Amino acid sequence: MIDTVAKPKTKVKIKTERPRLHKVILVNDDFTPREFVVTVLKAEFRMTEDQAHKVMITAHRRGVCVVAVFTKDVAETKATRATDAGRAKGYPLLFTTEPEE
Ligand code: TYC
Repeated sequence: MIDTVAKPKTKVKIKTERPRLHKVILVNDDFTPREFVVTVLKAEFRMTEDQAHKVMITAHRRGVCVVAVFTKDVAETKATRATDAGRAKGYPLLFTTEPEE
């Protein structure tokens, strides 16, 4: 008789959850010049003139606009740097963050 050793058929499924992404949101105000908002978007979020203008005008018309999504740390750092760029010029420009659904 041949002895056979049965291989266990259960597979261990390793679940690795992706880190939740966070949105950077541009908030409209009545004081920051449009062109300055575009400059900050280009510098901090590596956008083209066209992309930056679209995001700026959306926030201007609707009140807010999602700029991009990043890991929590990167989103918070970029929002802070972009907000500080406005503050350095005396503008109330504001970028916030919130977790994606
Ligand atoms: N509303 C500003 C103006 O008319 C321009 C602006 C757009 C400011 C978007 C902030 O997030 C903003 N000068």
